[in-house]
Amino acid sequence: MFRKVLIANRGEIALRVICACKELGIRTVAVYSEADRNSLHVRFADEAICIGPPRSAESYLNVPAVISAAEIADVDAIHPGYGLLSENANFAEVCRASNIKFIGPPPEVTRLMGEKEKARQAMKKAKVPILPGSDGVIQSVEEALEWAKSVGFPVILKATAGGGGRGMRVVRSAEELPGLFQAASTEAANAFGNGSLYMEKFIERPRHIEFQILADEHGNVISLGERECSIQRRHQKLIEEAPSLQVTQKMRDDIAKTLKRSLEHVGYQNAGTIEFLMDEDGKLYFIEMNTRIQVEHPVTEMVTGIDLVKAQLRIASGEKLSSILPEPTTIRGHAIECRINAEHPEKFTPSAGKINVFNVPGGNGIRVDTAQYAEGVVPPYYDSLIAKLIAHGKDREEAMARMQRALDMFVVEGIFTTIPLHRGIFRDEEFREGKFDTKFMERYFEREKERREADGIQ
Ligand code: MV4
Repeated sequence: MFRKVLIANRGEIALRVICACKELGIRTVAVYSEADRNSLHVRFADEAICIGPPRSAESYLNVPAVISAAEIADVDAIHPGYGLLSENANFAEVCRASNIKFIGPPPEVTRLMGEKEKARQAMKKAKVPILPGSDGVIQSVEEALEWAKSVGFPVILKATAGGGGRGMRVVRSAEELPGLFQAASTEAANAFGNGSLYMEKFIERPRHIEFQILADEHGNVISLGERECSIQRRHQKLIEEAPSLQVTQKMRDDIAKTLKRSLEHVGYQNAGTIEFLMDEDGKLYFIEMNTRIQVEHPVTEMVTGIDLVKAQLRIASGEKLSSILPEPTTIRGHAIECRINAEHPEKFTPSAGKINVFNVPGGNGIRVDTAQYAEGVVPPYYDSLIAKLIAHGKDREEAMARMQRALDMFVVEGIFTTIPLHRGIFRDEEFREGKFDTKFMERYFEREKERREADGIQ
């Protein structure tokens, strides 16, 4: 096992990785920006090194600064968390060249999955179901028209370097294709320095369902089941749960088998997430793979009993899955996560500042992952996630009841948070029935408006 690990991240995930290291007896090194001097990841790491000014580009994303800190502290490995440098293949290559183990897949695999169209073709070759669409990137508007006619409208254009919805356009007719092709390509070129596009059949009301996998460095891959992540707004997830009510044990087993075969084939290593869209008929189609630990990993941990971050560290130090997961894994009960963001609950504008009151709920079936504390500050420079509230129960009903009482006991004063929004969602009939898709929040805000107007009349 590693002697010392540097955590190239901040906030709740940096603290989460420190917890895993402490449990494994690994020394920890935090890096921090000038804005994060008083952060808990700095306090609870064994050592901490300031790597630059507040802005991420000058600190957490500064590869030479992070590598210098790793060399000065003489660490064996770097855990990148999520976001920041976690899916940067160049960073993983610099780690390799510096003789520091990057806790994640090899850079070649990260690079393959980062090019969405290449990932799509690799999965197609391995017999993972994909949506009808183009083979490879589209070279011209003429070619796009040909593909669209063979696939049938509506189609969606996506940036091969994309993610998070940028460089995406839904096309409903041949007439509007040239303009939208140009717009998507320009947007992608500006955002990612690569204007290449590919095409898929467009699903109107998809569900977003993703599978967690673990892969060791001896060619073994296991699927740990799915997470339902359809409750989102503007490509920001709000609520995730495991398991999905829409996935049967047969579907789960079939996908597990397919993913094992395909990811062993591409030489995947460490933790990863494979995103699928589910269409109106309940069929699953691969859309992309994330080569990192994800924000919502705790819901999988709660229903499998597996510590995914400890598993990442043990895999990266060479252990086999068979020694990490001795028994066959089963899904136990139901878990739901609410992302608590420092944002206005309706306007979704960031709300940085000092936290005056911070009462964190606990008790049976409740877990809170956070690096915030009373009298602490939420800096304006970073992602607005300040806590993850996770409820586990014997079934979805119990998990929801625990979440509701925990949301009532979570008191944050001094800044706006999304806690009131989550309270509203957990009262909503459509959410409670579990019959939602990625358009849920649009319908929810409509219903809220109607509810408010009805109250106003009374
Ligand atoms: C789609 C789609 C419908 N059909 N692809 C959005 C982000 C990117 N990762 C994939 N996305 C979508 N791809 C096809 N062929 C709808 C979306 C989409 C979406 C997907 C998952 C979760 C939320 C979403 C919100 C809007 C659109």
